[in-house]
Amino acid sequence: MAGKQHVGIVGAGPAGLLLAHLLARRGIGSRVLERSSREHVEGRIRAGVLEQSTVDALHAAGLGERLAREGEVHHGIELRFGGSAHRIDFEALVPGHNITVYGQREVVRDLIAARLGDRQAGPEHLSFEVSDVELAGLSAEQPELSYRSGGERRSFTCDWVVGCDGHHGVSRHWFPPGSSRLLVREFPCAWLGVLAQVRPSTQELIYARHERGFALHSMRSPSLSRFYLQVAPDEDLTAWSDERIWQELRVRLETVPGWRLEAGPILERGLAAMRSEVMEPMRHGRLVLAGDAAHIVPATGAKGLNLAVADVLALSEALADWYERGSTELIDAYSAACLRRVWRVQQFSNWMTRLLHTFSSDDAFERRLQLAQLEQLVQSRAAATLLAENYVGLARSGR
Ligand code: FAS
Ligand code: PHB
Repeated sequence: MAGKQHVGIVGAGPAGLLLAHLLARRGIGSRVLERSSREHVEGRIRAGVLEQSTVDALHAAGLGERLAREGEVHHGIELRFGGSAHRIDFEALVPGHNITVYGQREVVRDLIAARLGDRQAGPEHLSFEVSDVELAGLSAEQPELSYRSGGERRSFTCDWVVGCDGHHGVSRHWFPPGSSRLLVREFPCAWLGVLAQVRPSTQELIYARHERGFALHSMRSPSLSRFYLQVAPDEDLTAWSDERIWQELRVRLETVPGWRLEAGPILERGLAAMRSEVMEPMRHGRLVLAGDAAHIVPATGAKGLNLAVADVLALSEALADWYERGSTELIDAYSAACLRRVWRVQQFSNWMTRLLHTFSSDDAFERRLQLAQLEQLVQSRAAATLLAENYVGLARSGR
């Protein structure tokens, strides 16, 4: 069924769903095309930490009710290395700034509930389980998105196409040859992520640097803990029994006197690559990218989801300005403005990854440098402030 839409959005992750929601609040229609089922999208376990600016944006968009009830505000994190624990105190270093622990899965569930509850939205504004999404007429002023759904090929034209289809999406491949470049940096490791039905053994996140590799103790609720272990990039997940996971977490986390890790049933496990990618520019004509479709960062700095939200906040303003005032000023500035923030976040995430992970390629000299930098971080207020400023999130301007 052909038709005309304002904005065609590919991907119903946090970026695509939030963009559709923000546009709808400005009276701008959109159609979201998602290849996975609603159940799969709502079940994916990913990010866990929201920056203050992300929390503020969700509240401003009318999405903060459950977040306020169930989100946990944290005022610091702990660095653990060399047999001791060191707290990075956000209140002391960046007064009034903090983070909120609230799983990406919950953010997505809140967004889908809001989208499906939107009586103003058209009949097919959010389509799950579509396939073969294709773009035609990119150089025209009315590009056309086509896709398969329910055994039929369907299509619609729109003013703008936004690729929110993540790291493995198709939209970044729609840029004409030579019109963009992909910059990549890969770390020689991956993260084994674990979700366990056990109360957290800590009030705040613990980032542990250990000779055997990095470990992170995060959480999702008073009864759900989230852990990560640095493993080889091609790690065989089947080689990790529950017992082996808990044993390795104990070795890497129980490094300070008297502190013990509580174990429990493991509900989910998975591998995530530790990789940076940036697509430049993030726009070509009427095609725009946002979120992981444009950039991915190593999860060490807890930035992926927050960066996606920052893109979408900027893009929703730019599109609203185009529709409301016919101005191209913000949309023309979108890519450069987002990339300034993206590279600041890339720098922080790469720095934090090198600081806390140990690689077989690291020689003794490199490992001593790492420990010296960690010592400086916990002894110098200036160094700790820089970490805290980046961790709680840059101002919207990205400065
Ligand atoms: P997403 O990848 O979330 O969403 C893209 C959507 O597009 C998906 O629903 C996908 O099904 C859909 N799609 C893809 N191709 C399509 C096509 N051709 N047609 C239609 N739909 C298509 N960040 C953190 O901050 N902390 C973490 O701990 C963390 N862990 C992660 C673990 C994993 C395994 C991964 C992959 C990422 C993790 N991230 C983490 C980063 C993650 O949170 C992203 O930053 C966040 O999901 C970005 O949101 P989106 O840009 O919406 O992309
Ligand atoms: C998480 O809780 O999933 C999480 C927290 C902090 C990180 C990465 C992931 O740096």
